[in-house]
Amino acid sequence: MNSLLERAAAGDVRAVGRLITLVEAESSDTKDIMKSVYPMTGRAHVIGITGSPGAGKSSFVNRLIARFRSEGKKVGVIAIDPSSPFTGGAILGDRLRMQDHAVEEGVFIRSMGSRGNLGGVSRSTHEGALILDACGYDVVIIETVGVGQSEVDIVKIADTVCLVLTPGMGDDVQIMKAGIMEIADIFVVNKADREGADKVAADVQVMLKMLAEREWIPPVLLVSSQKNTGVEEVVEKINGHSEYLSHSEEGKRRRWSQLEMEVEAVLRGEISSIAEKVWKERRTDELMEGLSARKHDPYTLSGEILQKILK
Ligand SMILES: Nc1nc2c(ncn2[C@@H]2O[C@H](COP(=O)(O)OP(=O)(O)OP(=O)(O)O)[C@@H](O)[C@H]2O)c(=O)[nH]1
Ligand SMILES: [Mg+2]
Repeated sequence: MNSLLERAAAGDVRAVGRLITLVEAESSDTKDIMKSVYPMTGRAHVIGITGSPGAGKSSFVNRLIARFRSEGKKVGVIAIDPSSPFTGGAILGDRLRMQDHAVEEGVFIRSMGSRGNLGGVSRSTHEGALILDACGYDVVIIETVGVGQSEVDIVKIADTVCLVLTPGMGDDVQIMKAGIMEIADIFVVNKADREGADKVAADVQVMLKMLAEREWIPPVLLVSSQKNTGVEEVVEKINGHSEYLSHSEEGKRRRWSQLEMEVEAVLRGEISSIAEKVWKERRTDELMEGLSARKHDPYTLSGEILQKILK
């Protein structure tokens, strides 16, 4: 395990992949891996890319990778694919679309399943991002499909959230979706080579004016990932946002609230595995008969078990 960590930290891409596989599989080594990795984290800029299916997120990420590479930065990408309902596995689509960079030096791309969390950001997504951070990736990009909760969840782990919109996708609906406007730090109107992009951008600006005033005013930028236009401006704003977070109260608040959620999530996981273990130990056929005959009930029983644990 130690040698795996050492190799990963030294930039061995296969070792990095192996570590991510271990945490994704929720292996028993996860806790030790994360304990060793954590002190080396906190250096990467984590960018969340979210938006409706087909908005061009992967195409845009592809362009971002190229830009960051040209600045000499190492880029790690985690693309969250919706789990297939049949196998629970991830679909390969994103990996294919980003394959320009798949074997390039300084770029690491990984698809992860969303584990039933539709499009979701899971614990292992975050752990994967932390591993990349620890292994010297300067920028970590997380692509999630926007299907409600995941767009909001991305805020819990990303420093900068880019919301990708497009013309001609039922614009009002995509913009109005509750909670989405608030989480975006940067609006990317992709497919600007198509008609209607200006209108989408103008609509977003109008909506933004209706929100409570914030110190960071989210820019709305026109991009064509296909024609590779507007990407440089987005990168400038991403870097600007990173800079803003590093010295503002909002940045501090955000980092703290992310850490709070992180502790809570880890704690919740620990408690839940204790619950599982304790129940397995206490479960007897006699108890089951009693529950079946309604001599006990799960509520009182759980209460009693909890009392004993807490004593
Ligand atoms: N015209 C045009 N098409 C684009 C642009 N960007 C992406 N596309 C096309 O839009 C389609 C979807 O692109 P993806 O990059 O896979 O979009 P995505 O948001 O990652 O899709 P999912 O991950 O499946 O949600 C592809 O056919 C792209 O070629 C663009 O700037 N202009
Ligand atoms: Mg994609």
